[in-house]
Amino acid sequence: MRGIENHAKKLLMTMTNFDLRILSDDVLREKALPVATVDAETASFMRAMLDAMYRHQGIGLAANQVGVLKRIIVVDLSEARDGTEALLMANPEIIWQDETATYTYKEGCLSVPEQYADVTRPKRIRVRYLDVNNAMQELEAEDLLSQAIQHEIDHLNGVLFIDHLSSIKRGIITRKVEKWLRQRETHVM
Ligand code: QAP
Ligand code: CO
Repeated sequence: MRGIENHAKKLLMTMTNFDLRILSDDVLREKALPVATVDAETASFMRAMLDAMYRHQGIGLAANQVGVLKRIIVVDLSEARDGTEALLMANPEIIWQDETATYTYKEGCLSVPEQYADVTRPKRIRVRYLDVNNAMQELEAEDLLSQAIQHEIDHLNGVLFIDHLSSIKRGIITRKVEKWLRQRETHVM
């Protein structure tokens, strides 16, 4: 019995509740810490993040958004959305970015519900990361994939897409999300 209790305790300690953190949550403003190695536990956390992203119908998710300060992001722009084409990245690092061309896309964020705004970023990047098998990878991305990876890496540094907007637009979105949160509270009651 003790063995089972201890095992349950350990599971609880390592378990993350995958509730999404929303705009006013301080964890979204913290800097996530590098992963030492992608061990079995980290790999299963990465897959659980991907599941959470699919459940919420996102195209990208960063660990901060589920309250975990580890440098992990997941992205999937495919139609399949079954994990076969997903990117699971630990310690993603932009090692090159195009200084000559930009790309603009109407971004959203699971932590900024129902709000969207144009954000301009470098069109092309080269990113280095550890994959789910702890292998070092490099990937060149452009347009929407580049945009999504940059958005997710921003999260790991405590930066949100609204930080790229004017303070007027940021204020409008912030107030709308505060209203969304208040309405969600009254729905739960
Ligand atoms: C980040 O965002 C991104 O408000 C990923 O009600 C988005 O997956 C990077 C979502 C666009 C680049 C371009 C947002 C779902 C999903 C919402 C997302 C919502 C439901 C956002
Ligand atoms: Co986001």
